[in-house]
Amino acid sequence: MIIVYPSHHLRHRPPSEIFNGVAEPHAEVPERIEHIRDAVCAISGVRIVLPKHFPLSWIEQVHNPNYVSYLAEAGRLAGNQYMYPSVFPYANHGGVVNAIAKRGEFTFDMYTPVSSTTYQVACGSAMAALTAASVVRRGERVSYALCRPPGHHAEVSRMGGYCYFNNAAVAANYLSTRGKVTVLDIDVHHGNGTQHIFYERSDVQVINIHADPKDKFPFFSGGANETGAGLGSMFNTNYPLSLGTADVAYDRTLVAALKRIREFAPEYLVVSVGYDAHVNDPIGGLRLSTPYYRRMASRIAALNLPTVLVQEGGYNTAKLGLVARTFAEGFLYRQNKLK
Ligand code: Q9C
Ligand code: ZN
Repeated sequence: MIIVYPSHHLRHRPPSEIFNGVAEPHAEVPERIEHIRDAVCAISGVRIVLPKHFPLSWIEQVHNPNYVSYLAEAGRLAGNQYMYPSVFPYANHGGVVNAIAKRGEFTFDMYTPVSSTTYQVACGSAMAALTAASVVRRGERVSYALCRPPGHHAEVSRMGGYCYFNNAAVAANYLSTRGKVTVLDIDVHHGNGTQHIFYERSDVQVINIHADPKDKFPFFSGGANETGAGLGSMFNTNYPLSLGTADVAYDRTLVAALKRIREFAPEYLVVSVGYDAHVNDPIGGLRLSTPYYRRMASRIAALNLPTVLVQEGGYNTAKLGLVARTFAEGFLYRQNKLK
């Protein structure tokens, strides 16, 4: 397994997220990825590499170029500060100029601030996903991009949920030039961004298993009735789960999701891997055990597809290393048996 580690992530340290009007310590901390890296690098046979550089057009194929250049420019306005929005777009206005208005133009929450390093670290995270995708395109069976910041909440023109560029979508779109791709999202939160980006496409299937958005972020999408539109009709599937769902019920859902993937018969699989459905996650609300992450990975590996693992959430910093190692080992063990 090739691990791709975007070292620039260390420069991304937002101090707080504004929750319900109050600044709280930010949950998406650098130690998350440091612990995951240490733990997965202890697995025998893995190799760690830095991201390679790819043309910006791979990001601009899934994100609006105006959004990409806002992020690049916003850094210069921010200086040493992290900027937060105050007002969100409520009408189709063809281009605001006021600084406060600008801060809200391309975002949907107050959890995802922008600083002078954001563009660079977000590019590094997307390049890690592209690097992981490129090694799989060249014939590796599995790679793992330790993306930070995460990506699956980022839509075509909007950041949110700690996400700036949608790393998994960038990787999936890159692989889609060689054949059909499935994105399977097992982060506890609905991957609204990935759904949004591929909603009208039939060459990228998107499957999401998550805590029911009636109770959890991102609230406004993730229902089972969202199945795609236009050409993409029936190529999007959501499996919302009740709060408290544990291993057995989750596993039944995963089996159903994997059946749908087999029916679609993709050439490549991209997995948005969040560890925030774990029972000890401070914000997730589901109750998966550590051993279940081995079983989950084993079932996904049994699809026997060239696979890019892309890191998303998971906020119990002390537990993340063990859960990530359990997941990666489960994947590799099953894959070796298939050889
Ligand atoms: N103060 C990802 O897992 N809700 N994003 C925070 C707690 C935001 C999660 C509320 C959750 C965003 C990639
Ligand atoms: Zn999450």
